[in-house]
Amino acid sequence: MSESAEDLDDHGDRRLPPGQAARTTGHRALHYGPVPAFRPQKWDFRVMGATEDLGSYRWTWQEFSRLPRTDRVSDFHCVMRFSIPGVRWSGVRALDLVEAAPPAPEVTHVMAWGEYGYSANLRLDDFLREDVLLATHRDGAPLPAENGHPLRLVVPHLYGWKSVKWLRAVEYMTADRRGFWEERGYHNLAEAWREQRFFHQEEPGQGPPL
Ligand SMILES: Nc1nc2c(c(=O)[nH]1)N[C@H]1C(S)=C(S)[C@@H](COP(=O)(O)O)O[C@H]1N2
Ligand SMILES: [Mo]
Repeated sequence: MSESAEDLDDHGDRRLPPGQAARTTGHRALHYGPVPAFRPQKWDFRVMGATEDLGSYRWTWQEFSRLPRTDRVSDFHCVMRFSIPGVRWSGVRALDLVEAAPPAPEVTHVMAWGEYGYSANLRLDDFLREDVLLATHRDGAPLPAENGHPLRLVVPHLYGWKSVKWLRAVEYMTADRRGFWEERGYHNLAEAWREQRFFHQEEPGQGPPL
């Protein structure tokens, strides 16, 4: 969200999506499974699936570090009903990633893959919002291990489970497929401002069947 008078409520506080409360005391880590170790020599980042030239892309940590960088401040919304206002992230915009690794014209969705097979699916339009980052830094410092070091996705307008930590790959898809939590009862789209929390709230056409 950009900051404007309309984002503030009657008390001058920043407005949050429905059903969310601000948590200002730190950024507690929340995830399923263990925190992976970062081995810079072994680490790589891949773009695969339906690329324009049918090939796949791979960056070492050193190569990834040379991609164009951007800073963005955004609010972070977890489906567990807490929000963290005004987080400064820096990293590579999804827009710049797809410029470096163009998708085929038929691509409609992406799957973001983390370590250990954690995944989250996104509509291409959601992925390509201007404030979506593949972030290496939070509030001016490299990401702490438990918050996704060395790389995580940040998709501010969707609930936090779509912001895949320990990101290792993006897969271009020509049809939608449910990711880790989307297969386990959470909403396929996850728009925080529309309170799309759970599968049972999905309307026809909002996601593939469970
Ligand atoms: N790889 C991975 N990424 C993940 C998760 C996870 O379990 N594994 N949890 C998600 C959820 S539910 C939230 S709310 C955010 C929490 O990010 P934080 O730990 O930096 O606050 O990470 C998301 N990214
Ligand atoms: Mo979450």
